[in-house]
Amino acid sequence: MTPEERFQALIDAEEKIEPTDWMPEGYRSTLIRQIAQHAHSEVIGMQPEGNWITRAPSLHRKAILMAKVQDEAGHGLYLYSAAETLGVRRDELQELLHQGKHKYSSIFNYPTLSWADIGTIGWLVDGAAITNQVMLTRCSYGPYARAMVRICKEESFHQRQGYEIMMRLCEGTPEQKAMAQDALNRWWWPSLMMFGPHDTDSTHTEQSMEWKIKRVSNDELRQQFVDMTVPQAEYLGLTIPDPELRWNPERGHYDFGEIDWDEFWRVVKGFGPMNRDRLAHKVNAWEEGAWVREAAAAHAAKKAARAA
Ligand code: BYC
Repeated sequence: MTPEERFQALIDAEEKIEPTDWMPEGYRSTLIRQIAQHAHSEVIGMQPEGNWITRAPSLHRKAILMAKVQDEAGHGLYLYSAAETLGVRRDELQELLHQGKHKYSSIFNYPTLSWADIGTIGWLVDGAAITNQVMLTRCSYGPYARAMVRICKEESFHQRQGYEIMMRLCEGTPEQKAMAQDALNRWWWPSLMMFGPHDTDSTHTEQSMEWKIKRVSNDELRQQFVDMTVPQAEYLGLTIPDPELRWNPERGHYDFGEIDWDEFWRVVKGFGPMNRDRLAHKVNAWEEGAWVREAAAAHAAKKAARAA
């Protein structure tokens, strides 16, 4: 059997491709791109919520939010490790992000204006992330699929803590409920954009699905998310800001309005409300942390020398 045939046989048999297996260059580069973007999203994604740690309304909420934001850092670390198994170094990936040559999820380029935004991010953004990531636990590349199992469990806690914040706000004063509605109005459409362009405009979906990197298409995942979220909004007594949203009994799904794709591409290309701030903050943190990385490396070298 040639390496190519063995690769295809593993894919066909639903077995995992491991780092030491032969793989087509396109498979490797697609995974590096997607896993690196995913890792960058987790790390940049700490910023919108980190912005509220000092202003959380109670000690209890502060402790929960700190744990969540730390989890996102952990997700970034698992994912950079998974990318490294494909033969890239994480500092190379950081460099590409800092130079604006790598993408991260569009969703993190919107500002968090009120405490209700923290509830909405947990509910919608983590909810969308789980919808997408559950399929990635079945990704054909072993290290990525395994990282996703743990990440999904943590995202599930994140989603519940967000929804619980929304429940408290919605059973609170009229002002609190209005704050929750305002946050939903601002985050609904960007959350739908997280799933990427329509399948017809998606560059990578077809090939990624053949390789079983992606198992479900962008539009199918978006539909799953809408179907799951509408009853949750109804339970809260909130209105989803889409006049075209309605149950379609023939399809057995909700129909919904068209996403503003100009806005999506503007944000992806770096011109969203917060792109510049997010990247500047990230580069600054990397530079200010240089001494920590150097000290850790020197300590590890000293320990290794002693052991030898
Ligand atoms: N934003 O061919 P397509 C989290 C790009 S973080 C920006 O459909 P693909 C959390 C796409 O990269 C979890 N760019 O691509 C953290 C491609 O660009 P290039 C984040 C986007 O890869 C903190 C082009 O558009 N989750 O949960 O087949 C706090 C064409 O798209 C976006 C992940 O990263 C976007 N929204 O499918 C709270 C999941 N969408 O490179 C929560 C892993 C598309 O060709 N990623 N693009 O120039 C994926 O599953 C897939 O990469 C996507 C896109 C479904 C996102």
